[in-house]
Amino acid sequence: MPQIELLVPDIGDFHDVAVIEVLVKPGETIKPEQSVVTVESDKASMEIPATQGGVLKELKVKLGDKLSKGSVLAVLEDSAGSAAASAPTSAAQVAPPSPSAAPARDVAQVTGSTPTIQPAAPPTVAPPGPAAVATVPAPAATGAARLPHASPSVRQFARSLGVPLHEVRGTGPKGRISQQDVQAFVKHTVATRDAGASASAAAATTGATGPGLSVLPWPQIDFEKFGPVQRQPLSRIKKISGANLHRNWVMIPHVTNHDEADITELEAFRVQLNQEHEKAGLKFTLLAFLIKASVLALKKFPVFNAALDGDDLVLKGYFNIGFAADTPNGLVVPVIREADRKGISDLAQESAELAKLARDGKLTPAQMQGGCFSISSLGGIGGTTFTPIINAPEVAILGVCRSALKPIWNGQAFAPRLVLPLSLSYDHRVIDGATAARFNAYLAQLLGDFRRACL
Ligand code: CAO
Repeated sequence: MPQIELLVPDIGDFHDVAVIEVLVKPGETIKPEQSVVTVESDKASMEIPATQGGVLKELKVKLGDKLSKGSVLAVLEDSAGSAAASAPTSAAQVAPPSPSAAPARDVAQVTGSTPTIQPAAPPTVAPPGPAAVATVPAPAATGAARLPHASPSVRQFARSLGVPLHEVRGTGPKGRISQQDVQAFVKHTVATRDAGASASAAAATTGATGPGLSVLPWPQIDFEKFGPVQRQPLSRIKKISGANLHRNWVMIPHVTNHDEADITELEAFRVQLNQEHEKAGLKFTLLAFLIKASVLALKKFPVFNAALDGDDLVLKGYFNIGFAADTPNGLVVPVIREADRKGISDLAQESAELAKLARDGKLTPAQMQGGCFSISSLGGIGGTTFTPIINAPEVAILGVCRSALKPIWNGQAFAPRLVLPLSLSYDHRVIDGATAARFNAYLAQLLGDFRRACL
């Protein structure tokens, strides 16, 4: 079969315009007037159509190449049908057609500050069909109006999905919107809608009806416009924990009760224990005391040692305590099994071992399962209060911030006391505010006088 060169037709004032998209692949059967590449000048972009049909044997252009009228786009193997459909030539080379025969696609964008649209052919001769310019309705035609920066094929793609291009953030050069940007926009919009649908579904299980979660699309910002930026993909842990945190935050009606524990004596005891066991390399951490106190509080208030399962509350007869561990790759929650059967030194040792495994990325899934209640201790870092997010299907989590010396009135005078802030987030569907306040007050009482733990 004869081979022919596919040339760039007359594209008006465009010379040396860069290829920003290649729309066809070798082996593909090209129809006359099918878009082959998108080119872009300073002011606009356009798709260049094939002047001839046939099987694409070889592409002669790649991204970034500069094209002008007559540049070779590809080599086609002519076929009878396509030859008939195109203006036949006896030569191996197809002469550039007249603009009316195969006009370059209209330019559907404005970039920079010049509010002009530079059509490659008068609209009256623009070919109909799917490749015709998908002109997204522009805002009122003022000098400040901007059409989104995207090639016609991306516009068509966005239009076929009903995506408003002006809401999509372009990640290409000069903020150009690519097909991937449109896909990312759709993905995000669907995820946001699903979160709302999940919340609505949860409401439906309880017979409630309501408007669901209807939120605005995520802001699409051209950050580079304001200064240099770096992009880092989220770690695997961050993606997983982020999705879990998002679900828990959206689906659980959180309330956080804040209280304070006077740990002056406990801290003196802990320091003393550490001195006594220094040679043995044993460290008694505050976290271990918090785990012990939490187990006792869970025993006293069983509704905290529970999970919601549909319309049932599952009350657990075991006491597995998770604790948030900060690792270079993100947050993980190892679980200490049967914490009720372990002493403070065992709890300290096991939590230190699990925290190390977490930081080294060596925790097994089993070591993060089966939790009943979680503790998030930021005390080694700082803070006064915070709102920890419940680790579903648990129904509460204890957040602990940094203890501080405070002047506390003892009935006769102000005395310096070491005060530990306790932030208890609870699922209000399961736990009432008064019960949560009692739980937190009981914890504070235990930590204030740990002899009570023996009772
Ligand atoms: N107030 C004051 N000091 C505290 C304290 C508190 N509440 N808690 C711990 N400290 C001190 C410790 O005494 C220790 O000091 P010394 O070395 O002098 O004894 C120092 O802070 C460091 O403690 P640590 O944080 O290493 O150890 P830990 O047992 O207290 O905590 C762990 C271990 C795993 C909980 C911690 O390393 C961690 O990862 N914390 C972050 C948890 C997190 O990211 N939470 C947020 C999750 S979002 O809800």
